[in-house]
Amino acid sequence: FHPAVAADLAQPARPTGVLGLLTAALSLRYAEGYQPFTVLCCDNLPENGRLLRAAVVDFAHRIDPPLAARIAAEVAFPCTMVDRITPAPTAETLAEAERLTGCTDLCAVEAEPFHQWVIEDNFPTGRPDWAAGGAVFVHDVAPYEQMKLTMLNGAHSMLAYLGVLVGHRHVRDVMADPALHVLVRRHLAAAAALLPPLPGIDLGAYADDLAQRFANPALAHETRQIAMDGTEKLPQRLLAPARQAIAQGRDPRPFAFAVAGWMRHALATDEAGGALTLHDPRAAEIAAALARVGGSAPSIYQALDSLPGLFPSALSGSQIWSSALIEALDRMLTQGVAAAIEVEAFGA
Ligand code: CS2
Repeated sequence: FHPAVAADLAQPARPTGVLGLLTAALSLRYAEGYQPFTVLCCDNLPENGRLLRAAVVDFAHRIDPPLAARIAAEVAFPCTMVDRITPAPTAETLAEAERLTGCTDLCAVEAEPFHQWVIEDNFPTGRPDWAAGGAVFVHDVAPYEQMKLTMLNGAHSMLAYLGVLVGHRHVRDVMADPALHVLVRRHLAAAAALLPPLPGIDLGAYADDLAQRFANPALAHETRQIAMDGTEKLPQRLLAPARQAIAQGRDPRPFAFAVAGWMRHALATDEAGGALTLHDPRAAEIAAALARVGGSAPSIYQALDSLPGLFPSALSGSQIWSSALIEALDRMLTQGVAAAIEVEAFGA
């Protein structure tokens, strides 16, 4: 178990983790004779509400099976797609907030003007009128989720790994780099090509908006922040669309280039030879896997492709995928990441 889950299973009456807190709160509602609340999950994950429901029901079953049964039968966990770029606050963020407001606000967050909420309309015990604030209520969030996770977040992850490796501290710097700008647009188009038509959504305009949002000069969004937790982000952002592209007979190269960037980043050194810290729950496992192999692209690919539970077999078994990824990774290793980016964007 995750340490927070183990701790809450050991002391369910004094929870500190999300699953323990939600279970204890629902238990209290029932004990006090109130209806349960609706649990609204806003994580950047496919079917986030269903994922959280399964986790809460499983957790509850381990401590109170009858409670678990009631939660499973009665509590709603709607899915959402929530979108707003909010860089992690820095000392400068807090200082600027104090300058602008005259108050010390330790929770100040920098954000872009854009915000979007798409919420599954599943609130059996009622809800506030969030539509008044611009939220959109739909029957099925999945297509909106796929759009955001593969276009925005997929392009984000691609530009983050490549940006960190060539020394671009912020997303806006990546977008000012002509070759990387081309690759971001290519990625957005490749992800958009896999999406079903979405009512009221112009995917070309959405891609244009994303490029502008990424280039926002007022937003100090660090590439190293987005590069964090790659093993938890890759599946929905890059591996799922890559599988879909191959299944549809489309070129998976944009996704392969992005994952080659993640693999190069996993070596924990940048182009200048400077050390990078790998912020990932599986960082130790990644380092151990790489320590066991040589420095060639095929061996690095093999080591990371073999990490349990990360790469779907449909990709690992795809010649198109592995050859595109190994070719990109080899160029990054032998000619340098900057050169590989130039070739990928403008040709040899
Ligand atoms: C980013 C997201 O840090 C990251 O992984 O891709 O936080 C992104 O900024 C948000 O999903 C935008 O809505």
